[in-house]
Amino acid sequence: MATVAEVMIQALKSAGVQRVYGIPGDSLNGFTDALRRDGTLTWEHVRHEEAAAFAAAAEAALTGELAVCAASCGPGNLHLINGLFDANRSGVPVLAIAAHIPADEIGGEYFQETHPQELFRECSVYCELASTPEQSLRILQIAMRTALARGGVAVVVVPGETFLDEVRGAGEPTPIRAISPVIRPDEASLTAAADVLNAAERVTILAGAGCAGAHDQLLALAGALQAPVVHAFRGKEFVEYDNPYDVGMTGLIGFTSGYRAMEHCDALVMLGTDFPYRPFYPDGVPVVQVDVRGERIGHRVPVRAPLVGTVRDSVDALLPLVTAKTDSSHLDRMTGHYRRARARLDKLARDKRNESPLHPQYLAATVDRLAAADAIFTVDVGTPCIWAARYLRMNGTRRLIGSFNHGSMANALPHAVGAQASHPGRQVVALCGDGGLAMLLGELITLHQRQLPVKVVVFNNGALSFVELEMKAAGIVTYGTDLDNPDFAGIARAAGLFGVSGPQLTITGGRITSYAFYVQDLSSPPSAIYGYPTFYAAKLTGQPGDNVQLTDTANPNIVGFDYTDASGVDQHVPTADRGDSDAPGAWTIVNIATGVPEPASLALMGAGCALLLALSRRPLAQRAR
Ligand SMILES: Cc1ncc(C[n+]2csc(CCOP(=O)(O)OP(=O)(O)O)c2C)c(N)n1
Ligand SMILES: [Mg+2]
Repeated sequence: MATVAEVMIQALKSAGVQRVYGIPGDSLNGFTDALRRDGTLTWEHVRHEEAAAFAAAAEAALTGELAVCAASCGPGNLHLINGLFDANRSGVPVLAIAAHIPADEIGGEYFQETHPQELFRECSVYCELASTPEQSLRILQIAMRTALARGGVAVVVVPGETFLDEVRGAGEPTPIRAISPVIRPDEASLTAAADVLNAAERVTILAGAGCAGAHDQLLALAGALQAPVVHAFRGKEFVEYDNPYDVGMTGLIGFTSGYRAMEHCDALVMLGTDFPYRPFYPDGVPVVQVDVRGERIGHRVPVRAPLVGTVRDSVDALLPLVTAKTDSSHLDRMTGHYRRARARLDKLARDKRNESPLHPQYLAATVDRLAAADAIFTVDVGTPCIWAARYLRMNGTRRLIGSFNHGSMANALPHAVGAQASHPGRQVVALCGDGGLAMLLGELITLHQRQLPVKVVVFNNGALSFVELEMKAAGIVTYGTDLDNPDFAGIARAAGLFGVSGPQLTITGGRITSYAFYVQDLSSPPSAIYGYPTFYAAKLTGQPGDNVQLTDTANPNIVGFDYTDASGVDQHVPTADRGDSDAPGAWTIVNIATGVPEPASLALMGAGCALLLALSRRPLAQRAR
């Protein structure tokens, strides 16, 4: 007779599962021992259970199929949680096998006791206890199907001794795989949406990760509506490539062109996105929102025409009702704006190439240039997201994985572990922050132990830089953000990896082989930021930044300024006119009342720049086979 663990492993195999990420422990030993005896699934040993959950999340995001992680009871379970939140928020199908204390001891404050069903409830779509051997297969299969059908984390809690119990009449497991049902809105909803779009003159599309598999439909709708397409970060890999309607990203780390296209539309179409930042939505325009999860519609803005369905099926159904627009002036204006913003960002990366320390723009653009056409990038929360958003080019084959909904630091390296373990033939590049890398540094050892040839690029700015930006934007003096880093390359070498530090990027044979650091550079949201002048003034002179406002643009320290003058006319001050150096971190403040760069403020900014330069640091790490 088979044990519970053996039956579970058969069920996982029949679902196409090939590996389990985790760390063993007493309560999980029955499961890992059955894995060892079976020998089919690999045990992907990580150094922190959080990494196991992140790794499973990345695998699931890349394959669309179930990925599995496992942890022992109590602390092992608790360590899983942050990674499971990431997977659940990203809507990817992950199964967590959470071993529990002996069933007889539950409720008696036993050693390592927690209450997993309560702990995991908030980060899962399903979380149940397999309380008898006979029940365990059924619970497991419900969990697997729920994770796939609802897109999220399912947790099966198993008391340790239950893994070893024999199951009477278990039978053959049912193969449970991902499916792609056709889901489209009803006719009345489609007609209401078409009415909104046909009445509008300047439609903008905001596209998200729900556009996966719907590139043709997206382009067809944008063409019919003559609509610029803005994307949210998670949508980048599915939206941006081969897209003449693309106007870049919106949001805190976005482009001005994305922001503008949203601001100037008279109807907005949201396709498979739940982009969370409400200030970036236009005011008072009718919204059509397409989402396969109806309960997500209207979370951010009032929605005039909700369409419940996949983007692919809903757009197919909507298109015949849309009257093709002939006026392309809105589209032309926005794509023109995007081209200029894009050219400025590209120029920046080019112009910085000979500087030392290395600039993050140049580093990111170089990684992009050298990476394989089918590379998988993982990117840490923090400024690496900014550089990835701006300089990584997607092509429909490359993939981009991040903690885009949960926003957890330290995701890039463990995501890369899952990406590389599940895709051994593909190049995996992790763009890490120095704070992020240090947070789950032990996973460098996983790369060595599991022989995973992940390329780790460290943006080593000696700071929690993104938080500093947030503090400055809020007018707060930076505090608690300095990082006194070790030599990451040395650490990598000690872990048995290849590691190089240095001010220059070393490129050998067109492969990314080593990486460097950058001086802290500045980026900011594409809307007016009131805090920076206050921050600098408070830090340097004790005076508040009266009567000045640093305006706009995706990266004011490099692209000049767009602002509206006293008579309401849009103005642009190119970088060359600013009169300050093009040093990293240089700033200008524009006096809004006159639209004239303010010399006194320039002096302040020069001093601020020197301070920032003092923060620059070194290295990087990478593994060569
Ligand atoms: C687990 C976690 N802790 C804290 C934060 C808040 N936070 C967001 S970005 C960031 C800084 C990241 O620093 P680093 O990895 O060095 O990247 P940088 O922004 O400096 O490039 C912090 C602390 C978070 N998002 N997640
Ligand atoms: Mg940093």
